[in-house]
This record gives sequence, C-alpha cells and structure tokens, in this order.
Amino acid sequence: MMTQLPCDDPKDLLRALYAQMQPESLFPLWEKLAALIPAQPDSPAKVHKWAYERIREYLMRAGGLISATQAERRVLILENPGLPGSSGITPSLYAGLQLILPGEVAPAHRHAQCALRFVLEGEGAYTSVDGERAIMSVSDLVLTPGGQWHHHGNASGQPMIWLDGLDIPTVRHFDASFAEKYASEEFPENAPAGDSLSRYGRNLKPLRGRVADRRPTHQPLFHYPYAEWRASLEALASGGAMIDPQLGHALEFFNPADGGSIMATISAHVRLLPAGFESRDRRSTDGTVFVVVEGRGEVVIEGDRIPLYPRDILVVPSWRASRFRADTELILFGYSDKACQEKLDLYREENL
Ligand code: GTQ
Repeated sequence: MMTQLPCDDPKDLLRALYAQMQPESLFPLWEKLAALIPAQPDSPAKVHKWAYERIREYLMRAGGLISATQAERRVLILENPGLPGSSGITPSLYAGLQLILPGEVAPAHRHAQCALRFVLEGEGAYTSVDGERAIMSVSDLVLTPGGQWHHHGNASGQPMIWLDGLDIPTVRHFDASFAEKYASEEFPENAPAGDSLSRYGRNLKPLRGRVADRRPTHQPLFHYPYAEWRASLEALASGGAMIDPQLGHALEFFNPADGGSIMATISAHVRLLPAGFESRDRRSTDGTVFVVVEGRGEVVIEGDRIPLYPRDILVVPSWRASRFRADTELILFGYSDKACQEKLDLYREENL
C-alpha cells in the first residue's frame, strides 16, 4: 500500500511555508480570518465590578506614601482582568480612581487624551481647566477635553476621590499621543470659578462675539453638577414620562455648542430606575463603565448576577447583554466610547 511521505502532506507543506515566511513578517490570512473579522463582537474584556471601599483603602495607603506632586497624578488604575497589561478597562477606555488630599496640587499638564471626572467622595476640591476652576461636589461630572491645560487642587479640609475616565487606549491605538507639563504647578487663573457654567450651562451665549470668548468655541462647558442632572432625572421620572424598557429613565450629557457628545471620543449618561423596576436585556457595541450613584439593585449579564451597591464601579464589555433590577430607586452614571464609534459608523445596539 502506498503511504504518503510526511513532506507530501499538504498540511505539512503549508506549515513549512508558514515557517519560511514568518521571519520575513508574512502570515497566511486564511488561518486568522475568522478571528480578525468575527461575525459579531467578541471582546476579550471581562465583566468586572470593583467595590469602592476596597479601592479607597489602597488609595489612602498610597496617599500616605506618595504626594500628588511626586506622583503627578495619584491614581489607581482599574484594569480589566481580561486585558492584562493594557491599563484599559475596555479596549478603548481607561478608568482610574484619583485621590487629592487637603492642601495638595496635582500639577498642570495637557495632553491629547480627553478626560472626565466623576466625583465619588469629598467636597470643595477643584479641577482647573485652561485657567478656570470647577469646584466639585459628589457626583459632579467635570471634563478636561484634549489639549487643555489642567491641574487639580484641594483647598478643602477633606480628601477628594473621583473616577477618571480617559480615552488613553484609543489615543494609543491611533499613535497620536502628545503631552506637556506646564512650567509651574498651577496654570494661572484667568476667570472666576464657575464662569463657563453660568454662561453656557443655561442655554445662553454672548450676543456679540464668539460663542465662547475664552473657552474653545466647540467646547464651552466643562462642569455638569450633580444638583442639575439629578433634578432633570427626577423631573423626567416624576413627570409621567414613559419609561424606556431597556434603559429606565435615561439622559445623556451633551455639548451645548453642537448638540453632540460631551467630548470627541467619550459619551456619558445617567439613568434612574424606579424601585422594583427591572429592565429588559439590551446589548450595544460600546463597552460601558458604570458607577452606582445611589440605591441598591442587581445587574444580570448573560446569566451572571452581580449585586449593586452605592459607589460600585462596573464594566460591561461590548455586546454583552445586560439588564438591571432596582431594589430601591437606582441611579447610575455611565461612560463609553459611543461618541467615537458613531463617528466611525460602527455603533450598534440591540434590544432583546
Ligand atoms: O488627571 O490629568 O487618571 O493625565 C490619568 C492621566 C488622570 C489627569 C489619570 C491623567 C489624569
């Protein structure tokens, strides 16, 4: 009986071909096509939840060991356990918890990356953006859009801790990072604290001159206080509005200059789920980072049940179907790369 020589087996011949090509940086697509272009999103990111008190303990210990000046930013990175070494909480986004102790300044710098801050603890510390301070309270949203000088300071008597959400992995993906340190710790103040909010946060703009004289025209507003967004959610919920079966009562933060997302690469929203409400399953291509602002409940993600408590931080990767149940009235903040995906015509969502 004829036996085929091993070297005549087409599989062996292909393997030999791959081995010869590889040193010349050449690879066969047919071995990888299905993984490169999956039929639907197949994120390596995992669902994960961090409890605030655990992170806080480590962060306060770091606070005793390194100053904000030494660290430049004293932050613990929330890295997705499915993306080790990436410093990403999703493939496109970063999350960290930043601590500023009383009397400290995190020195001024600017970078291409866009950042948002969502305050978890403290009262009265500030972020300064291009010379204007936003004095922050719990659950305020503050933006530092790409390219703007920013430093943080804490003139209050208590520690302040917030969640940083940045597009670091997105900027890395495009190899487009630029960063600079300012010559001194603080960028000089050139406007009263809260100036932009009082001008551009109330649907007003100058009658004469540019939309924003000092702020970039396309990005006049950078402070979205809790007191304001919470009142809007409350009005929506108590005003008899139909509740969205997948989202609950939900409002998206937007840029008053153009009606678009808060920043070029990051979208953010808040939700109110009345006590007893259980949402229907939904999935979307924007992996989302959630903060439990108020209340208790549960999220169910493809059979896994995860209890939710105030200040928990949860990541739901792309295309994982999730539904939320509110045991008490549940308030959620979320941010994602929806803004970026929409620009690239990639964003999709599905109600199940
Ligand atoms: O506060 O400017 O968590 O530049 C990571 C990078 C915070 C900040 C981070 C940053 C900042």
